[in-house]
Amino acid sequence: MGNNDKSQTPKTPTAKSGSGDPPAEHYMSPPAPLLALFQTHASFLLLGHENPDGDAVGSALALGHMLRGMGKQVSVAFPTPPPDWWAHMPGAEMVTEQPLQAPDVAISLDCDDISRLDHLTDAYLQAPYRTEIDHHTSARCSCEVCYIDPEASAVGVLIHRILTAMHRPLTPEIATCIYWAIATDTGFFRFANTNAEALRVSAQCVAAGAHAHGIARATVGSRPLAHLILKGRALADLKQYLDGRVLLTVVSMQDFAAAGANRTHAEGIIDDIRLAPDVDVYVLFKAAGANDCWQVSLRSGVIDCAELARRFGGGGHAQAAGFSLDGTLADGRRHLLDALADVLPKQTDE
Ligand SMILES: [Mn+2]
Repeated sequence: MGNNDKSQTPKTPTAKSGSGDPPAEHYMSPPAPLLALFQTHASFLLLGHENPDGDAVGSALALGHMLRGMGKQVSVAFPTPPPDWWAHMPGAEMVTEQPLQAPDVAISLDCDDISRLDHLTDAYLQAPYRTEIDHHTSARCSCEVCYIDPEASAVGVLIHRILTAMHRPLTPEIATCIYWAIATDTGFFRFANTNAEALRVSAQCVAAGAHAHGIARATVGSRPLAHLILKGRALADLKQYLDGRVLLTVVSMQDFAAAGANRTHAEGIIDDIRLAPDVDVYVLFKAAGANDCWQVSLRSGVIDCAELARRFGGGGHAQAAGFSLDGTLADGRRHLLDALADVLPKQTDE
């Protein structure tokens, strides 16, 4: 849960339980000091993690639209470029490589550690007011006002709660960005974090103008050829370890070069690997721009991936996490497999 003192925030019932009513949902309300920041200040720099995903981009743009609607100055920046499809999101022009200088408030979104802001970390730290809005179980709050709820399926859900608490309208632009954030972070409503709030907020977004089919087509319904070739190479190289309990593959610099692919083209490969049944842990080693520098993704319904990733200096969610490793592939793989052998529950022989 990190050092999130906002866990004391009272939970808000969103539906009454009773005969015929759905069970009550309870969630952590946005802290009042956060809402006061939005009301009081004039300029905002919104930041997301490196290799931003749909939740990082969608939640930043949704919040950007809300703040612009309140007459505020907004710029949005990421340490590395978002996937190709982000340009279809309303408000894409808010994303800049030259972020606003001297903003009143800097906001880190969907980022469990501000070091993941990479070269933008200084811009974040220099702002007089800072806040972090996140839903990672490994989130570490580094400022006075944080809004971190690991029970939220996506940061997009937290932006919707903020919008509601601020009595701001769910415009078609905001609805589109929030739907995009939730849909991508839940794997289009397939992953374990798909809950009633995610579905209810998504339905409200569709009613407010989000084009569900168009968003699915733009993100998962069409992939660049380079992604398909890269995925083909990764799937062809799948290997089983620890009596088949671990399924692992590698995307090397040679794979990127042969596929004509960049790093964003590796997005989603892990989701195809996890389709294999009867596996406890799915692992992807991805070359991170240089030899002997790896980005490792973990997926599991059996072990706590965030906990394991923390051992290697990373973080994430219980079912999905990642970390970076320096060194040879053989060493990194051996260290990880040793750690997995340690944390995987012992199997009882039938
Ligand atoms: Mn997220």
